[in-house]
Amino acid sequence: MPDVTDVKSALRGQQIELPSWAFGNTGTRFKVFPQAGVPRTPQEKISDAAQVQALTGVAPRVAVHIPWDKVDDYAALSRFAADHGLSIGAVNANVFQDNDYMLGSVCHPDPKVRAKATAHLLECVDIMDATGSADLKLWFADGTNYPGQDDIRGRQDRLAESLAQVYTRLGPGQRMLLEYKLFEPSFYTTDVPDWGTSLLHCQALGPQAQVVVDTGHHAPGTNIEFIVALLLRAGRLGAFDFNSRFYADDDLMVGAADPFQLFRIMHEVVSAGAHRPEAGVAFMLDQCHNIEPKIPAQIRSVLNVQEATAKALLIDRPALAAAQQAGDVLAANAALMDAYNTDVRPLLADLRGDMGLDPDPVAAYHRSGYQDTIIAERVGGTQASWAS
Ligand code: RM4
Ligand code: MN
Repeated sequence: MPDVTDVKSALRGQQIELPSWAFGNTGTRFKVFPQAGVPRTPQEKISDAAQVQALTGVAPRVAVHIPWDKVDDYAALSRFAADHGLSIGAVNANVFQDNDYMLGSVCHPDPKVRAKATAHLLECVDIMDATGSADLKLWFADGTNYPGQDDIRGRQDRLAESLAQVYTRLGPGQRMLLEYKLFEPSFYTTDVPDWGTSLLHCQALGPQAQVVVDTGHHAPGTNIEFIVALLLRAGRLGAFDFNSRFYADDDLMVGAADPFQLFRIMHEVVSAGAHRPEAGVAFMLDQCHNIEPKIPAQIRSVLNVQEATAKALLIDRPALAAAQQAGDVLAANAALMDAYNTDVRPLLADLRGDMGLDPDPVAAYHRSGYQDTIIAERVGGTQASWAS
C-alpha cells in the first residue's frame, strides 16, 4: 500500500481552481433564482472564493469570466485577490452573449463579427498580462441548427484563423485552453463538439494550446477517463472543468452524480503523475449552483475532488501492475475497488489538522458567521449572474 505520508503530501500540493461565476446567481433557461448575500462585484466574488480557500487550503486560484468580471483596473483586481490569499486563474472569454453572435462568433460568416469576437479574445490576453493569469480559456457556442445553414468546413477554417491570431499574441508562459461541448446552444452542428476537434486545432497551433475536458460536455455513456488518458499521453490535457451531470450539461456539484467516474478520471491522472502542479493540468471547477447555497456547495465540490484524488493515490500500483501483467483480471479490478471503497474522510480530516485547518470545512463555514455577514451587508446593487 502507498505510504500515508506520501499520499498526504500529494494531497497537500493539489491545487483546485474556483470559478468566479459559481458565486453569482445562476439557474436554468427557465429561471434564475436569486439568493440573499450573493456578490454584486468581482471583488465580492473573490472574497467568497477566499473563504473556500481559507477553509480547504487547496483552492488558491479563482478563474474570471469576461465581461462578467469586467473592472477598470485588472492589476488592482489581481492585488485584491492576492490580499485575500488568491491569485487569478484562467481568464474565460465570453463570445456567446452579444446580439451579434446569433450565427456564431469566430465562425460567423461575416468577417466583421469574427473580427469583433477575435478582438475580445485578444482583450482577454491583455487581462492575463495585467492579472498574471497563465490561461486563456475558450469555449465557443458556435454551431448551426439546420443542415445547409452554413458550410461546415468553412467554419473550421474561420475558427482556425481566429485561434491562430490569438495564439500568436500569447506570451511565453501563457496557454490557450480550448474547451469542447457536444451540443447546446447549437443543435445540428457544433464547431468544437469533441476532444478530437479541439486536439486537431491545438496541434495545428502549437504546444501552448491545450484541450479542456469539461466533464458535463459529452454524450451519455462516454468513457471520459479514456479521453483523459489519450490527452495525457499526447501531452495535451490542459485543464478540467469539473462538474456533475445526470443528463446533459447539468453543471451540478462535482462528484454528486457519479463519484466513481470522478475516481476513474483521477486514477488516470494520478497514474500519469499529472496531479502534481508542475504537470500543468489545471483542476478547475465549472458549476452553476441553482438551488443550493453557493459557498458551502463550492466547498463540497473541492472536498469531493480531494476525496477522489485521495482514493486514486491509495491504489496499490505495484499490485495493480503485477495483476495486469499476469492477466489477473479480478485482482487488477480489486486493486482499484479496494482503493475506491476506502473511507478517506479520516485521512483528509487528519491532513487538514496538519495544515492548521478545521477537519470539517463545511461545518467550519457554517460556524464562521460569514454567511450572515454577507446577507446583512450585501443589500442593494445588482447581484452578479450569468444571465447578465
Ligand atoms: C460553458 C462552458 C464554459 C463556461 C461557461 C459558463 O458551458 O462550460 O467553460 O465558461 O459555460
Ligand atoms: Mn466548462
